[in-house]
Amino acid sequence: MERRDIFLSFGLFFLLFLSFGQTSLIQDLGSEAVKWTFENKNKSVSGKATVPGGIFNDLQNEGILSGQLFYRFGDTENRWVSKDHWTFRTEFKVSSEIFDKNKINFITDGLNTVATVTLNGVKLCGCKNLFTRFVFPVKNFLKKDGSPNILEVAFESTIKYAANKFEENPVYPSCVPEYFNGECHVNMVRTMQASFGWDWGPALPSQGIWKNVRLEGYDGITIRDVKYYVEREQNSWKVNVIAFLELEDNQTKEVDVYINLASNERNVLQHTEPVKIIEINKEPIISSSFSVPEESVELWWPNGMNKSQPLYNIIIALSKNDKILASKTNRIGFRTIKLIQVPVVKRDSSKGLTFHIEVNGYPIFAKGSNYVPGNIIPEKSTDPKLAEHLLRSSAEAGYNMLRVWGGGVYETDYFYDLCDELGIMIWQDFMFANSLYPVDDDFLGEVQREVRGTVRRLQHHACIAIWAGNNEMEGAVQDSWWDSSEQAKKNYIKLFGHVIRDLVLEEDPVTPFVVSSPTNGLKTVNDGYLPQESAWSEIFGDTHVYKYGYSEDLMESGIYGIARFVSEYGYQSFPFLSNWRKETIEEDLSDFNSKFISRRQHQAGGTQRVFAQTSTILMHKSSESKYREAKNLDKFIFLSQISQSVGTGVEALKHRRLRNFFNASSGQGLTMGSMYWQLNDVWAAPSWGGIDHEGKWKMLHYHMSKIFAPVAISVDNEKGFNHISVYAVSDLLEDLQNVELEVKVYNWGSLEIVKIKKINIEIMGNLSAAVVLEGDVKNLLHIDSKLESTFLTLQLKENDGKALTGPYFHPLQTLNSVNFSIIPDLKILQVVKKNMASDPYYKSLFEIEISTNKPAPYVWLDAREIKGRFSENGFVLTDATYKIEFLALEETNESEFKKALTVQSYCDAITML
Ligand code: BMA
Repeated sequence: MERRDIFLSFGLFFLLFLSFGQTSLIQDLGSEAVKWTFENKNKSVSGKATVPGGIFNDLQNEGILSGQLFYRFGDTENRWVSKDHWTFRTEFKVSSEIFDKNKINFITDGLNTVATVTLNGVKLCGCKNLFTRFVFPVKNFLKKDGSPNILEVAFESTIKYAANKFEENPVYPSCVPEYFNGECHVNMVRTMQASFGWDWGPALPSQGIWKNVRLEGYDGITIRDVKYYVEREQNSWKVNVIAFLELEDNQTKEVDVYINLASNERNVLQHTEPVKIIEINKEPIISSSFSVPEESVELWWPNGMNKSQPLYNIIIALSKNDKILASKTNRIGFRTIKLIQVPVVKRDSSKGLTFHIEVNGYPIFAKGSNYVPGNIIPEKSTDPKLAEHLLRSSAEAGYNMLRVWGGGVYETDYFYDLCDELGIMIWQDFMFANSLYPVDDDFLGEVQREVRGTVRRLQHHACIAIWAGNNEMEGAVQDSWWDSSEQAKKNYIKLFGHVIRDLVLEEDPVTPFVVSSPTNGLKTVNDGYLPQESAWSEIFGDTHVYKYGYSEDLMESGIYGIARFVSEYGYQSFPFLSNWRKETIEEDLSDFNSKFISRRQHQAGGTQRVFAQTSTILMHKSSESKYREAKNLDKFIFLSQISQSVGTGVEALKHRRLRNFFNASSGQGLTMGSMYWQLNDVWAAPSWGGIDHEGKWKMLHYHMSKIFAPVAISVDNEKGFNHISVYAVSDLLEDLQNVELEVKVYNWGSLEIVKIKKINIEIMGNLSAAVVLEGDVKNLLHIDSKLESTFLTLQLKENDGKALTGPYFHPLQTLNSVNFSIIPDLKILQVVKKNMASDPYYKSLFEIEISTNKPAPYVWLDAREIKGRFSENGFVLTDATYKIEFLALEETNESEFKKALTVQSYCDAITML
């Protein structure tokens, strides 16, 4: 037998052996068979509960609250639920198999948030952290022989608990801004910070057992968590394993460790070793390491590089005298991830440090967005379908990174598993956002348990790229947003610079950590965890950039700054009118300033800003006021979604073309990250989101899928609309040879191509951005006509004519200065249902053919209530006929689809009612 075969058969035997091994036993207390009930404090409201779940879910299931929690003013009208105290109760019998185990624990992966847990009248805890797992030994007071055990989880209103904590020891800000319609003192309690209200979401703090709950029985030893650090060595990988154990007694001092590493197709290797159990901080652990030959595994790469994301199952089993005592399975990938922060000019740090992610030794431009919780109610945010849709939408749009934002929750294991599979790197914030936080021992104890538990749960995922202490607090504390005292700064440094940072470095010495997001990076660390000068640097670390002026021309790339890594930027738009129609009565939509519309806008001056940004580029002055009339609300909404896409898109493309740019005097440039705010939405409201709360892509998400494609064109118009610098950008690992740039010139009045210019690019370098055409538009393209009536499309093609990029639309003026005297006549020519291709995620496929008689800007196809997405949308149509596909998420028939489908363009939205 060859060596490989021996490995293979041993591997199979080993897996078989393990699956029959009797390790710990679990009794699920959240299964259908276990009946739970809920009641409020004065017992006036009660019913059946679902666990895992939460009070909003239960009240909806019982018909006490409507299915639409946010209907009209539901966010405030349903707030009584959050202010009451809810108790969940069950009776269960312990299986005799579990009872036979020497040790029995009661475990819950999550309680929301402040709870007293009692079992048969014995208090297990006063729990007060949404983000931690709780494990309590319970064997002594469990009832056996089929007698019922009574488990009670009594929650205290998180709002009331937070208010009491503030009374005891105030930490600021005391409240979210008034226009959030939120609740106060969320910083006093370890819960989802956005659940008390945010500038894109409602306040509706829930209560309940939001994660799994179970009994666990074992003899001798059990494995609580396992960490794997994968490190690169000369010709191999070193895998370091640390397993955190729980021992029933102190008898076991040494065990045999078996490790099995396998891909889905084949076994890679086993490692066996006797190891001693040691104690660190009174916690028993074992550690081991083994080497994996380089050629026996494949590299994991981020999405969008024409590379794959191979993953390997890894099983650890502990045994004594050939009897398996405990085992645990995880999945890992082989890659290195570093955050490179070195002087951009040798020996001169005054010009700043680089700030980029390096994967497998290659600098990676981070493209993506910020992930806010899939639902503002934590128990609803764990729905795997929700995560799958948002993550797939990100991957399909070419994103390689998402930031799990610090005001939400640490996401489910399923979420990170999917990111591993899709190649989406995760920038993981710890859940602290835009507030000061207490630093008393009790609070710090909670933070420590939370940080330790989170790192141990997530660290092994190939997708985990960066840990970050919090959202925006470095700048906020430095700029004294709420408290200018020295003590506030000291407390901040204690919590983030010491407690959290020290713990993360101890628990995960391999993954990069930044104190805050944004941060001045290493400079901040060297400054003592708060910048000595100003935060929000453009030449150190990452930054957040928001254009909050009112009259900027979002089409002009000169208005956007230059930074090393922009982890937030973006613009609001209004939600689809169809969403609002489902959430309110017509009367609320009959006045632009209605109470309903104003209450949905949580940003001060937000609506005025959306209006201004939209009007600067898209509204003809003469008709501007008409957009405030209710009858034109849908037109205004459409224009707001265009201007959001334009602003975010032009800014993102600027980031991409700056990856090789460096200004030696200011130190600016070398931009290596672009993550707009924000990927998703939690309700129908004006927001920065690109995917609405029902999963429908807004124009922004369609635009970003072209902008974040592996190869892109980026046009700089900073010297004015009649001067262009065209950049070809590539995030591919290999060079491209003989690429053709094709520039077409059109007049708005006709589909005829006025001019075509083709430029051969001999070599388009890998991982680069370079100018391929530059100059005065008229001379470059030999245009005789007036620029006001002209626009360009630009496309990169391979030498066989195959498109490398979609055509990019480049206007030579803001659209409100074009005279669209005749509106393009857009038609749906035909719709054909096709056989669904290989992707089982989508259930039906339609091919749509549309036609036009004139170039049509920002063509928008809409399938209304049919869930799914188009192959492209929000584009400029320059062909007389054109085909697009629609991928439906549910089985849909042709006539249904035809009935729903509509098409319009920007020009339809400037024809006033
Ligand atoms: C940043 C984010 C969020 C906020 C967004 C838009 O502050 O971190 O807090 O929602 O900007 O204002």
